[in-house]
Amino acid sequence: MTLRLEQLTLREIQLPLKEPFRISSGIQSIRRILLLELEDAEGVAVWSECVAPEEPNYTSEAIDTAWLAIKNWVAPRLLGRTFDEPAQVFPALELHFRGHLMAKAAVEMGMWALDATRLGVPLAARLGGVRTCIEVGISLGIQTTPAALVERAGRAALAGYRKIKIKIEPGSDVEYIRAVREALGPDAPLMADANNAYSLDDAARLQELDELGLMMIEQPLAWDDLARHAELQRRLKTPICLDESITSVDRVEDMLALGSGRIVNIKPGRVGGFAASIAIHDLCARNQIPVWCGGMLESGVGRAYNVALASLPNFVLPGDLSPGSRYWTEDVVTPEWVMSGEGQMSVPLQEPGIGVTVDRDRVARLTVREERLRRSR
Ligand code: OSB
Ligand code: MG
Repeated sequence: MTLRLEQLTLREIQLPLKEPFRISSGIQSIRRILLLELEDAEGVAVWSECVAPEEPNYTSEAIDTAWLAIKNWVAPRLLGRTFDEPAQVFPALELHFRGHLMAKAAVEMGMWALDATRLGVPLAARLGGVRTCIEVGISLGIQTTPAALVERAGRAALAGYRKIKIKIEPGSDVEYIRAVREALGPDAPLMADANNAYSLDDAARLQELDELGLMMIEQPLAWDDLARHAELQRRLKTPICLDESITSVDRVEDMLALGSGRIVNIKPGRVGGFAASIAIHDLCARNQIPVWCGGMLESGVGRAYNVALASLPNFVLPGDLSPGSRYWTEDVVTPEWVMSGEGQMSVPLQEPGIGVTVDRDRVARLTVREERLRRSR
């Protein structure tokens, strides 16, 4: 069965976060989210989400650049073109078209969901998933005091989260993590994420974290660095996990060759979609590198894609896949994503496609701009 995109609708919605989320490179209070609706000629329709944030403080992309890239370059390459399978979409988007990976991913992933829906299979099954439920972690933003962090980490542990990730930056690091370690005990599954807040000059500071039994330290150095991470990894016992620096399969090969890290956070939006995510997953599996699925404060639409990906076999560590209620008073999908008291989330395997339904009325109320694209010829 072939695959052909007939119409693409872009909508920006604005969803207020329950609590502002602060990382070392910026803060978000209201999440501006780009939702896409893909339709084929037979009227099969699926929703997808572009994870680009408001500001280019994570990678170089932002919601406004992604909107432009989808409209000017991604959509014209795909609308009206026939593909034998969704794995052909990413190569078509990469030809003479540099970067804009989040923009590409939003549409590429939608094409996988469109294909799964047309075939009548769940998205997770279409990707090669093997799990019926996945383990969930939480990502805690930088707090103003160690006590405030301890309170939030304590609540997360009680709720059953299998991994507690703590955002750090110079001045809010060792003291903060130590307070949580002392409060939650030696077995609590803790990790830190610096979002590029350090340089090699801070190696001694980061070595202090070595004594706190962290599962890993995520992206301590520059967003596009591999060489300095390799130098730092030689000085740390704790595994380095790369996030921002892994933008393609080639970057994982470089990481392996250089020794820049021992764990990979896969965010499909960051690497250009599912074809690249699966290739990275497979390469890591062959090299005994554990992977987990990261998050970008997605709505319930984006969550569906991440959960499907996290059902692949080498996603052996809990992902940043919190339930909707961790972020929003009300999500845009039904059923909402929920987590069990044991920190697990079910992979929807009962129906074709992404497994949740978008609440159109709610999306309409939250929409601040909308644009419909069809083939121009
Ligand atoms: O580095 O993983 C990150 C959110 C925005 C930008 C970068 C990151 C994050 C998170 C959020 O950690 C994880 C989540 O979606 O819950
Ligand atoms: Mg990260």
